[in-house]
Amino acid sequence: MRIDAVELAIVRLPLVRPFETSFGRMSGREFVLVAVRHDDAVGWGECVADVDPFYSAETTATAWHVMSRYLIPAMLGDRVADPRELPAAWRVVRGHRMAKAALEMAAWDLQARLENRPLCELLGAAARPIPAGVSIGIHPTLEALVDRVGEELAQGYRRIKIKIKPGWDRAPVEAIRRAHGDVPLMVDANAAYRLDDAAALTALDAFNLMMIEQPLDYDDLVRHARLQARLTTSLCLDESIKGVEAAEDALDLGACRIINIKPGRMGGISATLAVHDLARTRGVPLWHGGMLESGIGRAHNLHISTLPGFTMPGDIAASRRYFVPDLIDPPIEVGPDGAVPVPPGAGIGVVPVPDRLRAATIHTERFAS
Ligand code: OSB
Ligand code: MG
Repeated sequence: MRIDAVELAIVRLPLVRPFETSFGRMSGREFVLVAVRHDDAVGWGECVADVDPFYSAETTATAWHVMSRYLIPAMLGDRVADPRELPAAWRVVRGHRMAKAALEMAAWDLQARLENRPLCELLGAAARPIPAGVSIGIHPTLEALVDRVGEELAQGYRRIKIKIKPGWDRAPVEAIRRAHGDVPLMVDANAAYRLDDAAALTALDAFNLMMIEQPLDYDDLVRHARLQARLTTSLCLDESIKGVEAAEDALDLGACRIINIKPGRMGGISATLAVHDLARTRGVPLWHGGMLESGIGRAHNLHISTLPGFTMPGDIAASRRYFVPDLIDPPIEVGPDGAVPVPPGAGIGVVPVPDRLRAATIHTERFAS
């Protein structure tokens, strides 16, 4: 797989509605979009890093810096024969997994297009409808939240996840249970709690939640293990699962019973396959997370979600919840059965609409071999 050129763009898209988590309120996304070229074929990737270092240490600016200065020079020309070789080619660069993932995933898309196969087949899986869940932000009132949950259930989503933080945890869960009964429900704290706050989390054991996602610090497996020992509800880790070693440590320590896989957070598809295989061997349920990606990142997520270890609905929602219009056309849609079809065709099956991409792009740079 000779790589003739890599193009980076900073793309800015406003969100349909603001999304509030324990770490802040997001009203748009500003991300690095990657195009990797071989002759006329193009592979696409989307970096999940945000402008602010709140979900993780990486940002749009650090991703740009590390890609342009270190990662792209190591992948241009004939330096790698296959996307599987990229992690080793980049091993000298510590961390920066989001930057690596965007380039690596674009290279996988390119490889699949060159073989004229859907990405899911290159991964050893086959297209299947992907059960969709929805991630709902912190709302100004309980009434507004309960209404929003009702609207999403009416769209067909198969599980509801709400964002929580200290002071917004028991009451919203109780309100949803009262209004909507025993719907599949989980909460995501994005690392907002300390072990000292355990009482607020053990109080959630009364509500039959599917799981509590990432209550403690982004880097803290040991305290998650102590917390899990005090909870009947399963913990799921997101931020803490940086790769296969962290996943193995988390399972060995008992820090979680469920894993949220985000290739964009873990360094890409090779890391995802490793965590997937580990979790399957150990009988650990997986689901595919989301990072408010445009249709490019979301199409990658759908193809990856076809792997057999993804046994729970993911944060894989319709384009219209995030961006109108999306960068891709047709947009990603959820069927009345609460499942999303995998985009058919070679690679990830979608490309950005040129006019829309141009209108959303604020900076570009091209690197050629
Ligand atoms: O923690 O899963 C998270 C969005 C941005 C950053 C982190 C997270 C999220 C979401 C939304 O929960 C997932 C999505 O719908 O794309
Ligand atoms: Mg999360």
